[in-house]
Amino acid sequence: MAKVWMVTGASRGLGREIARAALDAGETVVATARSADALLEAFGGGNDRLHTLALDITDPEAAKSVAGEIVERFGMIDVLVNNAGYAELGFFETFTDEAVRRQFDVNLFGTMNVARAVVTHMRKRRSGLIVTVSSVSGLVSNAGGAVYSSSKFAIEGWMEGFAQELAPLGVRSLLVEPGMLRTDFMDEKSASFGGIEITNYADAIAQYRAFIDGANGNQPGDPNKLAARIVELASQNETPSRLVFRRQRSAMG
Ligand code: NJP
Repeated sequence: MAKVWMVTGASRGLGREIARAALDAGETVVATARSADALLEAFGGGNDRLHTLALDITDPEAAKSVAGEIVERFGMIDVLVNNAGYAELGFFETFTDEAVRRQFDVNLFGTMNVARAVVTHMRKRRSGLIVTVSSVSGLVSNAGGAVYSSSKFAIEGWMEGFAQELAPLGVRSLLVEPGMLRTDFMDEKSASFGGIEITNYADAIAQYRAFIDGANGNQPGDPNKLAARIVELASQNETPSRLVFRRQRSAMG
């Protein structure tokens, strides 16, 4: 039987590809992102298994109301893909406290908002799968990734524990750790960059920015392939707890 999927951050990048792959597999998909227009642009119309709803994941009440609306309409959410996120890229001291908090508000607290809103329904049915898009930067960090990585390390710690609380209730969890996917992730459309100038870091930051600019649009990882893998894993009765998806820069995905 077709499953009901809810995907956050589905207007672009990996989320859009996951929504498309789930639709191709015959599932019913509720694609969400901050802007309803962006979703319409991403998917067009004409597929009666696709539904779009605006959701800014930093708004806990909106997350509850979207989850409630889906359950009221379809009776359930079988698969939640908690995918929305972005990166504050650059050296730690170049970020304001406000920027660091914004990173956590979206990547950690926003993701928690959506999980909280959806799990309440999954728990009652004693069934469901939560796919959480973390990052290889949630497992390993490096210069320029301190702020983004810390938000993804937090996701890992939170979800690893939460998954164990949910397992006895029939709710499964898959943590996905991609690295370097060809999406808008490194582009100024999505990423923010630390703006405080600190002379001691000037050379290292220039080198880092050159790396980001060179990698943007040329990332080796193919979001379509990861999306297909996630849809395949979601169709199985036994799901692994983690999926690391990392390609070498030379091996174009
Ligand atoms: O990025 P991008 P990805 N509320 O920028 C949405 C992780 N990841 O697909 O701006 C709701 O193309 C935004 O929607 P909107 C990464 O950390 C990636 O690569 O509203 N939605 C858009 O649909 C993230 O968790 C790489 O139109 C919000 C989407 O998020 C996930 O993969 C590597 C939102 C971003 O699309 C998907 O990112 C890695 C909000 N407040 C981890 N803020 C990589 N690409 O290399 C943003 O390790 N969105």
